[in-house]
This record gives sequence, C-alpha cells and structure tokens, in this order.
Amino acid sequence: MLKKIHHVGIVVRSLEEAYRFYRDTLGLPVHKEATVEDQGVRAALLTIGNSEIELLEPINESGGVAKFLEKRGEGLHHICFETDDIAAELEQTKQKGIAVIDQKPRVGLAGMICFLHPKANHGVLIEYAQP
Ligand code: CMX
Repeated sequence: MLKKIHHVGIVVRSLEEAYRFYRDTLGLPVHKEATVEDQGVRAALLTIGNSEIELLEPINESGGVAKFLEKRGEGLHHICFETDDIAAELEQTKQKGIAVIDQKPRVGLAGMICFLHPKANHGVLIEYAQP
C-alpha cells in the first residue's frame, strides 16, 4: 500500500546554486548527496518534516533529466510515493496495465525505487520508493 509522499523531485541546473535557496534560505538540511551515473544525475535529498525534496542536476546531455531541463527548464520533475513492499506494488501496478519505466525495482538515492511512465499518469512522472 502507498503510505505517503516520500519526496518531490525538482530538476535544477546546478545543485550548488539550488542549495542557496533550498538549504540556505529555506533552511532545509541536505542529508544525502550522490551521483547516480546510470541515470545521468547528481542528486541531493533535503529533509522537510516527514518528507523530502530531491534536487536533480544532469551530469550529461543524453539522460532523461538533461532532456527534461532542455525542453522544459528547471522545475517539478516527479512525485515519489513510499511503500513497504515495492516489488508487490510494482507488480500490482503492471497487472493493472499501467506503463512502467523500470520493470524491476532498482537501487536509487531514496532506497529501492522504480518509475512509472508519465504517459500513463496524466502527465506526471511517478516514482515508488522503499527506503
Ligand atoms: N514529467 C512529465 N512528462 C515527462 C517527464 C516528466 N518528468 N519527462 C519526460 N516527459 C515526457 C516528455 O515531455 C515526452 O513527452 P512528448 O512525447 O509528449 O514530447 C515524453 O515524456 C518522452 O520524453 P523524452 O524527452 O523523449 O525522454 P525519454 O523518453 O528519453 O525519457 C523518461 C523520459 C520519463 C522515460 C525518462 O526521463 C526516465 O526514465 N525518467 C525516470 C528516471 C529518472 O527520472 N531518474 C532520475 C532520478 C534518479 C534516481 O532517483 O535514481
């Protein structure tokens, strides 16, 4: 069962520049930062109460996040729902005929994660995460 919004993903040109607002102005602590090579991003998680903000900076020109930035500019990129059992959640979603990007959960910044396709979700990119 989906429990809550785990994080909201925001695409930015530069993590360092974005920190000036999200970390320094809003005061949200950065609790994790890592490069996810196969996704073409440097990403950071900032704590806000029981939820998180994920900032995504592209590290190459060919990844999905780089394409998003080029087409749409900086802004909201995805919503991530938390679950206790991501394998079951993904399987049930596939059985309901929803198009997914990841056929199996994989390791991501927020734990085990997977993405559903935005075309199947009224234009919103949705991620599941099992921290
Ligand atoms: N929200 C809504 N729509 C989106 C979107 C987003 N974040 N990203 C892309 N789209 C739309 C595009 O506008 C495009 O629509 P049109 O066909 O109408 O033009 C369509 O989806 C295809 O987009 P594209 O630019 O051609 O890009 P790709 O098909 O190469 O990839 C996507 C799109 C969503 C499959 C890819 O970006 C992806 O796999 N994303 C999920 C992975 C990800 O975001 N990883 C970063 C997080 C790192 C982590 O936590 O591990």
